[in-house]
Amino acid sequence: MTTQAQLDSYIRVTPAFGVSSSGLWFNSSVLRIRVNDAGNASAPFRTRPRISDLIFRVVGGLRNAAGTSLWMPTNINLTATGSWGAPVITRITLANPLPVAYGPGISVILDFDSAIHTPAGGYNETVLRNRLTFSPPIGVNFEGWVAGAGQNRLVINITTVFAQPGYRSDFLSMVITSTGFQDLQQLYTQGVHVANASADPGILIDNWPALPNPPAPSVVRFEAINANGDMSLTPGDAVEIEFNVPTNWGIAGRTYSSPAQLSWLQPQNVVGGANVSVSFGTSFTGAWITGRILRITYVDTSGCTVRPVASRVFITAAGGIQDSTNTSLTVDALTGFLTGTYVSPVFAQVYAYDNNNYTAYADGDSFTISFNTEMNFTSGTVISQATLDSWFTFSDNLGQGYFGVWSNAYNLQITINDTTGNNVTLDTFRITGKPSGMLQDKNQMTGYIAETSPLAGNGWAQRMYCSCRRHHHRIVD
Ligand SMILES: [Ca+2]
Ligand SMILES: [Ca+2]
Repeated sequence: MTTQAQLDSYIRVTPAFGVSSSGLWFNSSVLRIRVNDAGNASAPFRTRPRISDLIFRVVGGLRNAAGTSLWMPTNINLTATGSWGAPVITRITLANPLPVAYGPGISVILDFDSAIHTPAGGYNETVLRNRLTFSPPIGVNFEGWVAGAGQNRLVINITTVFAQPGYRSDFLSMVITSTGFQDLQQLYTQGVHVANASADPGILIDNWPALPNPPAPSVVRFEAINANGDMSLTPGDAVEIEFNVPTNWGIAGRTYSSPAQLSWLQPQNVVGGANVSVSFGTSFTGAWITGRILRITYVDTSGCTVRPVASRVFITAAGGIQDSTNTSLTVDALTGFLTGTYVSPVFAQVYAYDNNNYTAYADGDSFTISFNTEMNFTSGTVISQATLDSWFTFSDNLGQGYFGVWSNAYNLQITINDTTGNNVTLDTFRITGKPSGMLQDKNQMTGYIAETSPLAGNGWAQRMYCSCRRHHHRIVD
């Protein structure tokens, strides 16, 4: 029986194993079938049928050596025991036996090509973790046992699943690395064996319930960026859209070279309760500067009507923004209103004027806040103490009474008419804008002013000290 055809005339084996095999009588009563070509040895699961699946069928021509017995009945099925060597995984089944949603009770079933030995204490979680690595991981806690008529099946029951909705993985590309499994007779011990669902199509059967998609990435920041540190809207100025998680295009570092490639970003303003389309301008580009941050950079600001405070951007699904694993829902959402500024700094200076009591800060003294950009007030407009307090935080306590008057669109003069309780010193005094006060420049180049001014200059006791503040020379009459 030196050929496959000769062997086949006596015994047929299903499923076929190896590319070719032949028979040899080991002794007068034992026929040994030798696999001459096992096929692709690098992927043994393809050429190593499970022992329990093998059926040896007598098809004719066998009787005793003396030729005196009856012919052996044909169509007798003989089942196999033993192993091909160290067990290997031939099938991965993601099973949902109950069936339930993704939850405790779902399991991973590993079929080996031969019966496997059960270690003392069984396949508890510690043993499973020592012998198996799952990528992606399958659960928080699990337990296992050997099952199946051929004792070649390891059932791994997941007792604690990952929390939803954070758990979502591409199980169709699961990779399982196993080591240390023994055949039932403990003749062989497995080295490292990798079962790779991507590399070995068909090895994985997925009956797990569909998992809900994680939510789409959300926008946590939509901010204007003044790239040039100047006081105008110029090429290079930008807006940034930051998401809460790295995105698919973000980790790919995608760039967009023209407005056409960014047509899925639709800026709009709310006018009279309705959304009105606005524009990033004539020309602009885009780039993911980190996994989470998309920057739109202005190239030609002509026609740019996107403004701090006023504008939002509708990010349409055409942009295809998902989380970094492409498993989340696609972003299809409106950002918040634009923060940040195209211009800075807004505060030019704070300048103290000594109008009364020339040796001290006193009732009637004043200071002027000068702005680098035109404000939306006309000369003579009076601002109440309450409004000033809503716009600014004063580093020092000015006293009990003060008010403001706009000298022009760039200068606001504040006069203190009751300094009772003040603790003002020129060396420490400065102001900080309160965004909640919603003070904004006339052309909406900046958002609500939130910056801090330089320290105040000049002085409230000019007759006492010269203006050389560092030296404080006393004037000698
Ligand atoms: Ca600018
Ligand atoms: Ca004074």
